[in-house]
This record gives sequence, structure tokens and C-alpha cells, in this order.
Amino acid sequence: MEENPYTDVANFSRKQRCRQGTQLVLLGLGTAALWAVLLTLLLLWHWDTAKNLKQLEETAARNVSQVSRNLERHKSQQLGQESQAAKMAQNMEKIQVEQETMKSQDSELSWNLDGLRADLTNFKSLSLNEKRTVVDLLEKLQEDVAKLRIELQELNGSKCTTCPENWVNFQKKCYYFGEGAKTWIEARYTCEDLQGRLVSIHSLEEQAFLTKHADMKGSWIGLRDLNVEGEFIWMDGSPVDYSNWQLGEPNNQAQGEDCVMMLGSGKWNDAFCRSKQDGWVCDQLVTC
Ligand SMILES: [Ca+2]
Ligand SMILES: [Ca+2]
Repeated sequence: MEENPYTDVANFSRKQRCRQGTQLVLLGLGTAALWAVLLTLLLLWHWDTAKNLKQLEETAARNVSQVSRNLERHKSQQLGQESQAAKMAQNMEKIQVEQETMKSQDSELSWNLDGLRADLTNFKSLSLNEKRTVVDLLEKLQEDVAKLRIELQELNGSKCTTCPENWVNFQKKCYYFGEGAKTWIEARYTCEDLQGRLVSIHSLEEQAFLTKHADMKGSWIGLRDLNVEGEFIWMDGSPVDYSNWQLGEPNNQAQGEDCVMMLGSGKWNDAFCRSKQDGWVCDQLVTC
């Protein structure tokens, strides 16, 4: 049987159309799969991006919160520091006030201390003067007692004219005529070492006796105005009931003559206590 050419062409066309349809289907499927992959990738990218954004938001929120807390803490610390600064300023003012008060008190204390020192000096001076007065009074009492004892013994018939060796008797006293340059105070202590004192003179007769025996250049006697200018007192506390001043004396020359010496003539002169005289006269009561 002879083949029909139209049938072959038809078959060929049918096969070709079938092949083209298959290719279209495959192409559609491939395209669909590609879109599916793209969509999947897009979704994954979107999901990952969203996740990252969320993490970034959370991190940013935490950072903002941390910064806020730090800011609050910083403000709190700043307030605390301001409060401390205010307290320190107050304390500084108090310290300055206390310093001023202490300075004032220190000044007052210094003033009081100076006052106390002055009082102490005055007290010492008064005590010294009172001690001297008491000692002088005691010595005068002892001398009065000795005189009374002598008078009593003379009334009982005793002869009271006894003097130590090198002392000279006149009436009821013994006299020592010292030689050698001494100041008034040196002569005084020397007489005390000899159990006597610088002489006191109470009568014309006694003065004549002393003038006769004393050093011709000059001799210290127990008269002075050391405490009150012009108020002369005897060292033995006896009254100043006789005087024999040189004409023009006492003159307290240069405001500094407070100790009395006897000139060779027997006349008295006030002289500088620290000057030296060649002679000095001591006396003491006789013994029986
Ligand atoms: Ca004088
Ligand atoms: Ca004089």
C-alpha cells in the first residue's frame, strides 16, 4: 500500500506541535521554579533583615537605656558634688569665723598673760619688800632685846664693855674699822660676816669717836635712801635722830647717789653705791 504524503505531513505537524507544547510546559515549569526560588530567597533575605533590624532596635534601646541610666547617675553625682561643695563652703566660713575668734582669744590671752606677768612681777617686788621689812623688823627687835639684856645686866652690877678682838669699844657698842676698797654692798656683807652691820650714828659723841678712828679718805656707813629717794634709813632699823651732812649734801648727784659715806672730816656725803671707798665701819652691841 502506497503511503499518503498528506498523512505523513499531518503526523509530522502533530508531533512537532506536541514537542513544542512539551517545551512550553517545561519552560513554564522552569520559570515557575525560578520564581519560586527567587521568592524563597527574597523571603529569606527579608526575614534575615527584619531579624537584624529587630536586634539593632533592641541593642539601640538597651544603649539608650544605659545612656539614660548613666546620665541620671551622673546628674545624681553632680548634685551630690554640688551639695558637698556647698557644705565645704559652709565649713570654710565656719573655720574662718573660728580662726577670727581664736585670733581674738589669742590676743586676749596674750593681754591677760602680760597682765599676769606684770602682777607676778609686782607680787615678787611686794613680797621682796615685805620680806626685807620683816627681816629689818626682826633684826631691830633682836637688837632691842639685846640692849634691854645689857641694861638689865648692868643694873645687876655687870660691866658690859666686852668686844671681839680687833673691835673697839665705845659706850654700849663695839666698832670695827675696815680697810680696803669696797662698794657699799660689799662692805655691808663683810660686816655681816663679822657678826655686825654697817655702823649707825646717833650722837655728837659717837660721831667724834668715829671721826677720830675712821679712814681719812672716806668710809661707808649704814645709811642709804635706796628705796625712796631722799628718805634715808639706817641698816639696823634705828631712827635717824642725828645727822652730820657735809654742806650741800645730800645732793643725789646725777640722780644716782643712794649710799652714804663718811668723809675724812667725819661729815657725811651721799655717793654712788657702786663706787669704792677705802674704809668702812661696822658696829655691834657690846657683851657683858
Ligand atoms: Ca639718793
Ligand atoms: Ca653727794
